[in-house]
Amino acid sequence: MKLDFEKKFIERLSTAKKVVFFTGAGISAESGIPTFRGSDGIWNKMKPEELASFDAFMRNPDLVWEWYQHRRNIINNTKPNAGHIAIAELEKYYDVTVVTQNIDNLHRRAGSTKIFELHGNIERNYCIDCKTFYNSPELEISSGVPKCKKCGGLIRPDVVWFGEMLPHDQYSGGEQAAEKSDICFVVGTSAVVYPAAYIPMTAKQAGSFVVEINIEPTDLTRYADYSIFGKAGEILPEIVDIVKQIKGE
Ligand code: BJW
Ligand code: ZN
Repeated sequence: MKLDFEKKFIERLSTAKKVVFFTGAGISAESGIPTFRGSDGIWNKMKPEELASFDAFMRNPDLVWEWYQHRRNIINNTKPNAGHIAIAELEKYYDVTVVTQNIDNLHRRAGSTKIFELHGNIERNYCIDCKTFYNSPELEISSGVPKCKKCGGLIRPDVVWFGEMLPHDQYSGGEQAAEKSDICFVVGTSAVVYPAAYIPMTAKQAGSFVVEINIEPTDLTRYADYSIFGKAGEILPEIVDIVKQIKGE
């Protein structure tokens, strides 16, 4: 499929220097990782709010731990898709910053180098009592929630649940990159979870050109300067092709 991109978008691609990719679960969908919401979201039966909170963890730590363990297995058995790879490739042409809500490491594995992780990382875990950190491979043999070797406390994934603060350095790094960006791509996110969803709005207010890539319209569509509807793994490689043409390759 060859897309006919709008002229104003092509113009921005020719003059842009700093580019931000604000990404969500949809970019990893084509790697086989289920999204949270949207028509394809397989956690549809269970609201993320019912599992992704500290209260849910304290009510049923084994259930929440098993959910993360299940997702770790999916992530460990998959690889970055054409969308992640296209974003990494664009570093040849632009100063690219990835600001992701995903915890799956696929941007890093694809080769992106400047990444802000707003909602943590599934590879890291910590004891809720003494805050000792553990990497996931050290914990994989256990069934049910593991306990801290030092104090016996429950170990949780180092991710951001509802009602919890985002890591300040990651959010402020993402916010600054958005403010300085010439183009802000918003890829595969329903843009309903805050404060993350302020990132593209911050970019827009600072004069960036906001381009949404999603299989369906979202809460952000009316703010976007340009919306491209389709799969990220198909559209992003086409954007790389156009950029190569613009740069005379
Ligand atoms: C494709 C595709 C393909 C499919 N190609 N596209 C302001 C207003 C209202 C509420 C709040 C507010 N400020 C704060 C809140 C409360 C709350 C919140 O936002 N609630 C709303 C949901 C109502 N926010 C918080 O609690 C945050 N913390 C906070 O505010 O702290 C301050 C505070 C502290 C103490 C007291 C009070 C305040 C924390 C939010 C943490 C979110 N955590 C999760 C779990 C992370 C760990 C994990 O992964 O398990 O983050 S929830 C889940 O949602 C996860 C995601 O990162 C996040 C966003 O989801 P995402 O990525 O957008 O995925 P989907 O599934 O929603 O969308 C996928 C999209 O892809 C769809 O659009 C598809 O169409 C598309 N798609 N295939 C392109 N191939
Ligand atoms: Zn401990």
